[in-house]
Amino acid sequence: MGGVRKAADAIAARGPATPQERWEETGGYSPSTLASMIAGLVAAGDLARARGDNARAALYTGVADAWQRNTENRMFTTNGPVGDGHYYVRIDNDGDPNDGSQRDYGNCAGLHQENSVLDAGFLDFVRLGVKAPSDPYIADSIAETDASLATDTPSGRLWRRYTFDGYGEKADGSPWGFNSCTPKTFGRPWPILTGERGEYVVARGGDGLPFLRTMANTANDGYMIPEQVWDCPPNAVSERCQEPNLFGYQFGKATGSASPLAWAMAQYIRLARAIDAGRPVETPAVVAKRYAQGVQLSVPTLQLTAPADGSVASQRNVTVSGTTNAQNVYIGGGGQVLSVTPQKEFRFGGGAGELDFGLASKDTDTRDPNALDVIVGPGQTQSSVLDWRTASPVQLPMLPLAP
Ligand SMILES: [Ca+2]
Ligand SMILES: [Ca+2]
Repeated sequence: MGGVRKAADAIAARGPATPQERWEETGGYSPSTLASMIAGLVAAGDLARARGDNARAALYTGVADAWQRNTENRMFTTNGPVGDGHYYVRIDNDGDPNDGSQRDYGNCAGLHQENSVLDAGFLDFVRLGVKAPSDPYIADSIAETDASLATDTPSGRLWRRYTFDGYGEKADGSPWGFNSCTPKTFGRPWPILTGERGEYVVARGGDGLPFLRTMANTANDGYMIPEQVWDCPPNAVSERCQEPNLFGYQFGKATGSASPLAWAMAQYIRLARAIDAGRPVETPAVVAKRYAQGVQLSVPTLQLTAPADGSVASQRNVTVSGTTNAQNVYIGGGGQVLSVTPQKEFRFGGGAGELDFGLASKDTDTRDPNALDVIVGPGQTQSSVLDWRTASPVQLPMLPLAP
């Protein structure tokens, strides 16, 4: 549990952006990485609760919930250039996918607007139980993902990693190389992504078998499934295809990439198991139970005013301040989790009661515990005691508060 705690503490402190997403190329707000982070925190919270550490459980699940509620704000663009403009992007720099931000995607891909670069990694929200299989934002991202990344081959339908991917062979089949962009290199489709799509289809109650067959079709004579598949039809001549290619690559079969890719072999087994089970076997039950009904959990309000979001403390003592309507606030730091009961805001004169030493509050009016009441003597009313027209300035009767 010590290792889980350290990992969960690190995720809670460092997220929701990541310094490096799953293609090990770049950082920011990444749907697939965030899916793992949310699922990991919920699972860690469940383990903490089972061990009686309710403060840590509340911290982990609270952070996970907040991230889960905001995936659309941070990574679902509504002004993209593909299709209807509404879809999850590959990655965003600052959690605003509509602000026109750009980045250089490396591997000869060049500089592009972030909302023009798609990646099917958002399917991990469903696979890991973070979103319901019927989630409308995920469904709304499928058409644009296919338009940007899918390609049909003799093996079946395959997907590239992301728009403008440059990690793969040159047009004539000669290999990718570091900083070798003249001529350009092109990322080719990955069979593993056919498996991930198959799991999504199974999660929605569909038939995963065609996806499994496509993966098998990409294998070589030794049944090894490659990292990437050659996507150029015979005699094709285009920016990315110069057929016949120099290396004898066949349309729909392995490129010079790793074959087998262990990850792709594992994905093949995962999809086969999902088809057998009628649901993805990789979905953590505790995460799906929390989120996959598609119902938003109701949560207290919380506004932090200090320390600044994303800031790093330079002193041993840190003051955390803000406002909330929650009963408790959990604050994690330095390997500790504190449970704090927020101070209440009091209002003046919420109601008037009579002095009663028999009550802990000494006030017979208990309707509003957050009100500072004017406690009046027997037979008096608040309105008469506070009537400034009777005597100005108002003089409150001085009642002793101890018998
Ligand atoms: Ca942005
Ligand atoms: Ca759409």
